[in-house]
Amino acid sequence: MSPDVLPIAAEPYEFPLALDRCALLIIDMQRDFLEPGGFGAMLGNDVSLLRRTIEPNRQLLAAWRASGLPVLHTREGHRSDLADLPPSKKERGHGAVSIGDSGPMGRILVRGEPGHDIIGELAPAPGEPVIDKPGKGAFFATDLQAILQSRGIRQLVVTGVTTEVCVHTTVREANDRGYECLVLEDCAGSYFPEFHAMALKMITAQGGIFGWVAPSANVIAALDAHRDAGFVKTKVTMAS
Ligand code: TIU
Repeated sequence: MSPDVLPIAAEPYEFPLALDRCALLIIDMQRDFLEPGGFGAMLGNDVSLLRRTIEPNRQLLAAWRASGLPVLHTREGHRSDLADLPPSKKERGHGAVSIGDSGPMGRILVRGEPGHDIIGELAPAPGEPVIDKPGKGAFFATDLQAILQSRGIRQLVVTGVTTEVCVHTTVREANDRGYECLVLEDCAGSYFPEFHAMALKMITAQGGIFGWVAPSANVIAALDAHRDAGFVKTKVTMAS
């Protein structure tokens, strides 16, 4: 294996992390999903279940950035005029409040509102693209693919929330477009632990039908060792 391809122990088999064509894609680590009063809570969920993912993501992000590798963030949300909000999504759940209504963190799942922001612990750094997406998948109605193509990125290390909704949809979309996806189990989370476990199993079943799964420690250890051996990628600045 070439020195800039790091073998990562993973399910269903080793993931060959190619440092010249990989990116970290952090999905929807927004206040609206992780804090009380947002979209997740509005759907009846206990948001505290997702908060265990914050520290592993923070540590992974630190190691990834230290290696000079590209990071992209996504946010789920809608235009303030809600012109990109399908009526079916607005009405789903028949809740007392819905997307676009006012809550304690501003209008729910609306761009520019405090709840739509990425949590402070994982705030994007200058040059890290933030992909605003109206759907669950990060490829639908966004410029994600154009950005990945222009950077020559072919592999995605995927983290974020929720495992079976936006993470899974994005991994499926990426897989169909030819990207190799490694999902980090401790950096992804769900309001439903059983869905989290099953969603990860679905990714690795059938010889990795959608991709690979590993603990973040495997990636962090590989990056740390590689940096200790003198590697830091020459930083490519990405306009946000
Ligand atoms: N409800 C739920 O589990 N998730 C979402 O609505 N969006 C994301 O997963 N980001």
